[in-house]
Amino acid sequence: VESSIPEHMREAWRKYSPSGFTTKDQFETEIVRHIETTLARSLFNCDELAAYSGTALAFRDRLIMDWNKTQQRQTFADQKRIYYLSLEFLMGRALDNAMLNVGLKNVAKEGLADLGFRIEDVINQEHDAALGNGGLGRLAACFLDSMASLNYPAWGYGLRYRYGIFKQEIENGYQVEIPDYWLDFNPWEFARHDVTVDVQFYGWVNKYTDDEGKQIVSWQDGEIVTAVAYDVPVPGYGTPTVNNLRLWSSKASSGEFDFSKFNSGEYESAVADQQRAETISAVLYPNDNLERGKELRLKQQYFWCAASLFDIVRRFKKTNRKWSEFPDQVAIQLNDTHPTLAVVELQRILVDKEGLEWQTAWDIVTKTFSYTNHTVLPEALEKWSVPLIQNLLPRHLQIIYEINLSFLQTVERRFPKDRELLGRVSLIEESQPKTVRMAYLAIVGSHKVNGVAELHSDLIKTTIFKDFVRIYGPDKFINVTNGITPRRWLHQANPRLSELIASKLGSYEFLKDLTLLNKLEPFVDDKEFKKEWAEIKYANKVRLAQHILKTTGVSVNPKALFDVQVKRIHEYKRQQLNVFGVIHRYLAIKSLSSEERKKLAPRVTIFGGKAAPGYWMAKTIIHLINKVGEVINNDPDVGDLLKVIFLEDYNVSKAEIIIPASDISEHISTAGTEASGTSNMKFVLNGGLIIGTLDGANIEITREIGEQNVFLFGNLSEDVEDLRHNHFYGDYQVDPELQKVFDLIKSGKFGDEGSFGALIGAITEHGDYYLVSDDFNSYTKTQDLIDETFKNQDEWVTKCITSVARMGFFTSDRCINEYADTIWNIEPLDVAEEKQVRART
Ligand code: NBY
Repeated sequence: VESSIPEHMREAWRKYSPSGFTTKDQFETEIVRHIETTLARSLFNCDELAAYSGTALAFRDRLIMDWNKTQQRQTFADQKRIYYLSLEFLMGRALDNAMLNVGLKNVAKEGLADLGFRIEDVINQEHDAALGNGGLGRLAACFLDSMASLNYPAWGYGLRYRYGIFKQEIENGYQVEIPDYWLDFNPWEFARHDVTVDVQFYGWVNKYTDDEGKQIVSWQDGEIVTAVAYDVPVPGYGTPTVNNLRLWSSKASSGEFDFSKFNSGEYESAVADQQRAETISAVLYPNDNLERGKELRLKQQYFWCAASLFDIVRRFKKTNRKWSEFPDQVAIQLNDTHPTLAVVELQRILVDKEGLEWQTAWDIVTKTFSYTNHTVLPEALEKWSVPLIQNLLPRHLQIIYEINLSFLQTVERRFPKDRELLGRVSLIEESQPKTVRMAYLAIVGSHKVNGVAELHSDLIKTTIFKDFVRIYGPDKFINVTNGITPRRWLHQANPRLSELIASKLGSYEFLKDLTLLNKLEPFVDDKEFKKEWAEIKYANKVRLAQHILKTTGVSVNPKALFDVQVKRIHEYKRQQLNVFGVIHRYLAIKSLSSEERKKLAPRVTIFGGKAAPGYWMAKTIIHLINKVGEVINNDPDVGDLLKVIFLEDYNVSKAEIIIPASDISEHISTAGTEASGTSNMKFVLNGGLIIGTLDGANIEITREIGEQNVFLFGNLSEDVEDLRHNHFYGDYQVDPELQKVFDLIKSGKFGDEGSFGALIGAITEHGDYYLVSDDFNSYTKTQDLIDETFKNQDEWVTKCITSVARMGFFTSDRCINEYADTIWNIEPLDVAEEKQVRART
């Protein structure tokens, strides 16, 4: 059906096409119109939430006009697009970002003031879009921001979960999970009820030869679930580009089958079908770095991959190109192994639906896909049970076996004498039941595989993917060190610091080219500048202290050293090392006379982060932190010298308050376990220093900002294996200072010695897998050095400024340009003309 307006009527259309507000008066007109009509409220019942909603709708209108133009421009340009497949997009709030990117935040601020509102209060009304667990999901969000800001034609594809990551509450020191129903009012999405895809599950495979003697494979029967597209505009900074994030929502197929059920009186069972279909996109799985093999999760993965691939192929087909040109038009990035079924799905479409030869199709597939690995932890590597796939996706299992057969034949030809190699690299693990190794399938189906920091990329080549480096050669495996968007993580989170930097550099150009920060370095000797710098940090700490008082009832001194560890709670991230260090400090304070105590540097240790609901050890760590806080915060001997805070429900919007307020943040994973880390970059960019192990991106941060500006400690990754071995076979002794900490815990000082016993036992009885005891002395000594250094504020501020000046490398813009050059082979779209049109209007 031809759905576009006839040529001769387009003039009229264009005349009435909206152009959006630019002035304060126009903004006020828009916001009042939205509040009174779209929201059906009036000035007699307009609260901050209504003001937020009206503002969001006004900016959404602006975005959608630019979004439309961007999509037209990209279609017209007819060049390659990048599709970023991620099961998680941890976007946080959108309004502030939209205002910044549209460039009308000041207009909104003044307009809202006219109407009786403070812009900060309005911004704070927004519910975070929390469709992710941690670093992986937030990385996807930073990448979308950079791809739009750099004018890459890019789409994100994900799932529209009804429930994002749970909300965390702390009750009696324990984590409690509350569902995050966030879709009540979401102005940032556009339901595209006309963009749907029917996705098939279960059923059986029919193979036959047709009249012309052609082999036909057809996947029949089973159940159909419909995917409905919801589009979220992704605006770039300082550019007219607004890209698209397409999230799929599941609903029962409106096929005839269901109608007949309704008609034949099976109303209830039809409703049940409906609910079962909607369950697919109902909830984000709350595990980070842990794989649990649940059928519903596999359904989510296929549902999302099938809908996205159908959409991508549909768009390609409109160009009437030959299939061989598919990889020149389409690049698909797999964010971890979660979307690996997309590889199989594309092969299925090309072979079963489009009738291509197996090998022709497979060449297209491998040229299209590339895969990012985010972990070496064995418990996080996805493996799906063969019987599960056989039942849910019978045709896909056949294709996986066929891919495996042809892969293993190639390996056998190249390494004829190495029988064991075949077993090691097979996509199928011969376990009970058999499983599909998704990372191996992702490698075989991709032309490039990347790690997310140098050490991590080296580690995957020498450990988990070693055999594949032998098979494919080293060039297939590359490094792209992670980055963060300076728009959100500097300018939005820390507007005063951004303004101060702009005043020295002469413009905000550094937000587009972060390497310009190096021009700050000469100012490290500028007394006035340093004073302002310190004042801003102090103001940020005062703001956090107010938040702490409001949410925990504990009053902290903003002059104390703020020591922050915020991230998902995980044994490998070693929050337990931090809290044991806190207890060690407490023992030290208690052992001193009141005179001696006066010489100590006051400190506030702040924790935040969620534990996966089924991860008992992580929950025990949270409990211990809270109990230790109760004791220390109420001990009159301690006073301001030490406070321990656990901040509830750490998320993106809270990170924007916490990160600018830190003096020291902790990135203390066992060497070799944290693939990259990205909050380490955010903290340094906001003028905080870090204590860290030689792990992930800490190593590259140190190289960039200089060893004298980082507090490094602990064993090196190359020694971890030997140390672990020694725990069992050497004469193992727990660090004596750590033993005193354990003794205090066991004395019942913090209550509940029962469950805390398991935390201690993991170290004393079960081999201390994460080397807490091995690193304890080095850790506490380094903390002492931090205290000493902090006493000299002038020297401290010099370190902070120097570090910020050298952080240019860690922008996600650099990162995206690297992906574009080395993996996607794609160019940004020229928007110069559009920019001029904008400037004229
Ligand atoms: O990805 C994180 C890494 O731990 C961190 O070092 C890195 O900086 C970041 C970005 O590259 N990984 C991560 O956040 N992973 C998950 O959240 C995750 C979620 C789900 C599953 C596995 C991992 N899963 O199997 O369901």
